[in-house]
Amino acid sequence: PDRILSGIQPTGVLHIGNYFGAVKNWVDLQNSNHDVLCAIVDLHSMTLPYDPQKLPQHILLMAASLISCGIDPEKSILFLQSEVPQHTQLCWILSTCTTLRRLAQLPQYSEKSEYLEKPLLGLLWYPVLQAADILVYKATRIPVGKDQVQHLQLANALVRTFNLKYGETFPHSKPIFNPNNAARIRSLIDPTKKMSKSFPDPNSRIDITDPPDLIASKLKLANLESTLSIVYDPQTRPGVSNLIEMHSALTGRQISEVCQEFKDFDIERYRETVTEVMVETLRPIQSEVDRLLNNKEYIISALKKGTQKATDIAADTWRSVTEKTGNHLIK
Ligand code: AQP
Repeated sequence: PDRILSGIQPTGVLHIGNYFGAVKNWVDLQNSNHDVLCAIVDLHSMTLPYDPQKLPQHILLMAASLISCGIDPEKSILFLQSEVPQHTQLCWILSTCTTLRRLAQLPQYSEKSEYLEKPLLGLLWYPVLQAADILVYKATRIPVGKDQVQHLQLANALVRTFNLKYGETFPHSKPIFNPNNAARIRSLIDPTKKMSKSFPDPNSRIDITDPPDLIASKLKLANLESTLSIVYDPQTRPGVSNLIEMHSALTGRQISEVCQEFKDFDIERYRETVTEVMVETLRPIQSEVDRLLNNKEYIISALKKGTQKATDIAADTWRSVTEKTGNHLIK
């Protein structure tokens, strides 16, 4: 059976883009009895400037949010990447199976390093760590956004090279594209960019923990390019189209259906409608987050148990890797 690995960086609070674009799908996979590993990838979150003081709180909140959104630590393996050392060990071995040139060609590096004075080596290298995240569990299906497809191709190239060099060891993995309508929810302030946890302006996103009045004020500020009618056209009206996409994701209805039903609404009334649906959809998740944050011991114990289960699998893979690569003498 397929093993599915998904990861999320603890770079901030889960926003509705993460929820509809990724987490909801992981929950559906888990609930249809797939073997799901869900990693909080804290090592990846260190590739851009971050605050070490805030990281533990972000990890805790991310774990609480994932559980509140439906990741069940009894069904899925919910774990913390940095506590499973085989990820970085395998990352090193995989680094000897690709070239600097191949990594520098990946578009995410140039996009993410564009505004940085001194981009870190980790930023260039992290797709290899992502490959290790997958291969250390021999995962075969990976939920990905379109921006991650090249990284999955790199992982498969690494599988080919490793297997050729050392003998058949790792399986190839295939992407799972998000079936939800909200493949990409965009920033409320600049709807030509994606909604992002680490974007400095908090008004650009709706966090799943935002209380109703904050959701309302953020949606009030949302850039709808002075559109008067409810027209879906992401090219010329990215703001109102983003609002329609969020509405479609929230209700699970097709964009065309939503447009048809609300075509006679003026934009302010429509904005209020989406606000109400957003508030109601997030309400149960938020009360669960609050409940869990009052029980930190439970979250930490769930993460520890998951991390132990992950380590058991990763240790097995690592043993077989070292036998192939010749590092096993004193095992
Ligand atoms: N705006 C989005 N719309 C739909 N899906 C999204 N994802 C992220 N933003 C959107 C999906 O969320 C998953 C987890 O992402 P990640 O934490 O690994 O990093 P990311 O993709 O870089 O997400 P962010 O929120 O933009 O974080 P930062 O600001 O730290 O870079 C992924 O599956 C992603 O596709």
